Amino acid sequence: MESQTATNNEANSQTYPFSLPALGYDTGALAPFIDQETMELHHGKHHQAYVDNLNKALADHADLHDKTLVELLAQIDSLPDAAKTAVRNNGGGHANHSMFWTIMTKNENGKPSGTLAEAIDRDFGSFDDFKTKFNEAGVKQFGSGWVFLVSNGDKLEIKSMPNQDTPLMQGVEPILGNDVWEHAYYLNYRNRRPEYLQQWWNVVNWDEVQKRYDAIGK
Ligand code: MN3
Repeated sequence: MESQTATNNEANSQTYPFSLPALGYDTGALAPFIDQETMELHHGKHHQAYVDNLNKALADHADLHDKTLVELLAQIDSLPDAAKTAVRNNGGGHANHSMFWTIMTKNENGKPSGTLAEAIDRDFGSFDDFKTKFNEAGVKQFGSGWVFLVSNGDKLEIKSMPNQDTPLMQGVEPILGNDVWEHAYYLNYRNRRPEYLQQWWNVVNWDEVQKRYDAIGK
């Protein structure tokens, strides 16, 4: 499982009590693609609530206090019933958002390069084809959820998941992921999720995503 904590998602190796990681940039840094108020609420309120509710869910389960976030999620099915759903939703939320903040920076018209670009071309045809398929998966995700890029064996795959579910529940660290919950875009894009999905590519930190791809061991 060493590779699962090799990325800079510091939340993955945290144990109880969990804490909100710093953003690493100003809440206005991704504007106009993601506006400042959305970032303030998303990081300071929504993510904080996942952290608080995860801690609440685990408070009475001292036997789980030495488990890292990655371990809790990988073992989600064997957790006690009293904690399972809350850890799935809030632990998943903590892991997904902690990843999300680190893979963004203002990077208008940015593109992957190096080995990740080669793998994207190999498995999706081109970067444009990859973006189209990823955006389609995001539009199709009914209600709240995430779209992830994962490496499955030697092949890249797009995976959409509901709520705060995460590939970490299958022991797989995502290479990147986009949040398609309304709270991620509604203030700026209203109901226009497809437009948010398209604009989001202007804030992907491809250097960081490449590092994650390398760290995951590909
Ligand atoms: Mn969110």
